[in-house]
Amino acid sequence: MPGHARRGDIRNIAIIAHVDHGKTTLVDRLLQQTGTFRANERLIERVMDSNDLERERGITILAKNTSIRYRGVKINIVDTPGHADFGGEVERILGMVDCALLLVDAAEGPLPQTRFVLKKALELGMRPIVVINKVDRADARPHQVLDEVFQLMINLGAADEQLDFPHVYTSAKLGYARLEIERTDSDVRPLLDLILDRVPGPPGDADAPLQLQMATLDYNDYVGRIAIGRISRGRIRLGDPIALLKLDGTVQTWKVTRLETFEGLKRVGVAEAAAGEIVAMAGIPDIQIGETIADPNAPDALPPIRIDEPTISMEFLVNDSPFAGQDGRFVTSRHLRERLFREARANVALRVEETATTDTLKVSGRGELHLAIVAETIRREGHEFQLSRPQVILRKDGAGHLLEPIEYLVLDLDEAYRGRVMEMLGSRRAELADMSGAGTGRVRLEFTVPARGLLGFRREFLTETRGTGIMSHVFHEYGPHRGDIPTRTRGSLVVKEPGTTVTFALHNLEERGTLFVGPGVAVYEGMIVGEHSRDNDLVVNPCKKKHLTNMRSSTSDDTIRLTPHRDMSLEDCIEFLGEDELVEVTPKSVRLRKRRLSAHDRKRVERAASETAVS
Ligand SMILES: Nc1nc2c(ncn2[C@@H]2O[C@H](COP(=O)(O)OP(=O)(O)OP(=O)(O)O)[C@@H](O)[C@H]2O)c(=O)[nH]1
Ligand SMILES: [Mg+2]
Repeated sequence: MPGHARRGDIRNIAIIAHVDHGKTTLVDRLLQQTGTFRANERLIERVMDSNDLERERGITILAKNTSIRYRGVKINIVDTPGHADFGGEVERILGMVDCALLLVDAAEGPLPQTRFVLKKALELGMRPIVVINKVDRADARPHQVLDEVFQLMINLGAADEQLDFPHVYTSAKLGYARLEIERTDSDVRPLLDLILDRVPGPPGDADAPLQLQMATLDYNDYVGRIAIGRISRGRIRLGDPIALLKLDGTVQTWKVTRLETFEGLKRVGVAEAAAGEIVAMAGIPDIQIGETIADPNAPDALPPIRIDEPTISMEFLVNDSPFAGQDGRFVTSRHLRERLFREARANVALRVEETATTDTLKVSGRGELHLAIVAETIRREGHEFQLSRPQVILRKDGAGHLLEPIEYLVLDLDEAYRGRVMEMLGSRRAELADMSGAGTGRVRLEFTVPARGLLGFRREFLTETRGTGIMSHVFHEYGPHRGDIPTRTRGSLVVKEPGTTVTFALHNLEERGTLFVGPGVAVYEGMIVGEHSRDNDLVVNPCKKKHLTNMRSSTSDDTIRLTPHRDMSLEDCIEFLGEDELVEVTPKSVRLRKRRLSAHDRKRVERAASETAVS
């Protein structure tokens, strides 16, 4: 039957896992050991993590394609991010592949994102290959972890043939794969053989009319927008007319001006490609993820790619601080709007909406990191803007009950901190779902917890566990609203008047709270320079110089030793934000501020609010 023909010369796989379980490192080894790096090429670690933010943070943010050749077969590989906030990346690319390698850390075992990505793969009917990685770790427990994966599959309702999954033990770090843990293979060939044997070749009839769905967008200054997807049937030729079936139901006709396939880390031009192959195309402006390219004589659209909804939103505002326009190249609301809407087209889990105010856009995503990375990316391109405190997106069920996003949280920590951490989570309305490891010194605690309750939790958790705790969480479900959660328990230290900070004044403020700035920093009225040790805001003057006297003082500026201030990254600032505060982001600085800069205005608003409350 033509529709069921499978290609023998290609395999399409994705590598999926919880964050840091070793996906990108495994891709390095596959590329190296199949000769994709030439001998004279310098070996770059985690070579697929190619953008600046990925290299700085050591995490994968965007899913990316590469390919290797092994025993005459081309294996297209998609490396995916493991952090829960980028789950949308995994969802959008799974349709391009026929099998997922589910990687699981041999010591950590399955974690929240393992569950999420496995669920998505199972729903598509895939039979994953389970790769127990990091077996070189001293604390590896490969057999137990394999059992845990099996149990997880059962819990997720895997079909019998999915439960009959092949598995392999690997050390991506040391570059080997072994079918049995006792074996001594010293390269990744056992994994490659397993891929050829167990991954089905891509289906699709090359002689049927063309059909392919866009799964990824890329952009290049020379050729413009590049669309990437897998041909599900037919063939595509350079220069042929094609129909673009838009998501809104309209049809456009275009010509493909550039057609490429993935070869190792490069893309190479080809004149033609057939069903089963993953291709990159240029020449189709405005094409979007999920749209179908088809034969103009058989314009059949594929069903849209389904992506989980965003759970958290934040305002992006034009920068109107007194320092606006000092660093950025793009500062107007038109710039911001244009850039954010462009981002939403490639970043499928992101949603951008207009608000009642032209200077404010509402941006929704899958978590604080998802939104912070968007902010960080466009900031580096020269944009200036401000961000508001993140808010979870609430919904109502059929009966009108309020629902809120609930996260599944997994914590690994020393037993000594258990009591205190349970207490912290109790006040955040978390419910214990599971606990293991009691009596071993280190415990794993699992909770369901409102996403609201996790805003700002990471810092407290790390402080409480002296940096030794490990936490991860993933969206679980929309569940009944669990009631009030006390928000920030500390106020801000707010600047009284513009100036430049001086050591003398900062020193005097140290007893009032934790400072975010050192001396010599330009500040404006209403800017936040620290966290107050109490729950209210305190207006302070960090620029006030010591009165000059003609006595030589023993506390002149250069003898004062300031406690090092707390350096606030963009994510720290977002976590810190109160309801009436903003973070100002420019290419060079990140500053916290009150929405209303003048203390007088804030008082007036506060008074008006309390009056309405009384009446
Ligand atoms: N001991 C050991 N460490 C490993 C192994 N594989 C990867 N690592 C280390 O684990 C860390 C994370 O590796 P990555 O390859 O970036 O993990 P990832 O799954 O791609 O991470 P994300 O893409 O951010 O989800 C790095 O420090 C690697 O060196 C392994 O087999 N053994
Ligand atoms: Mg990675």
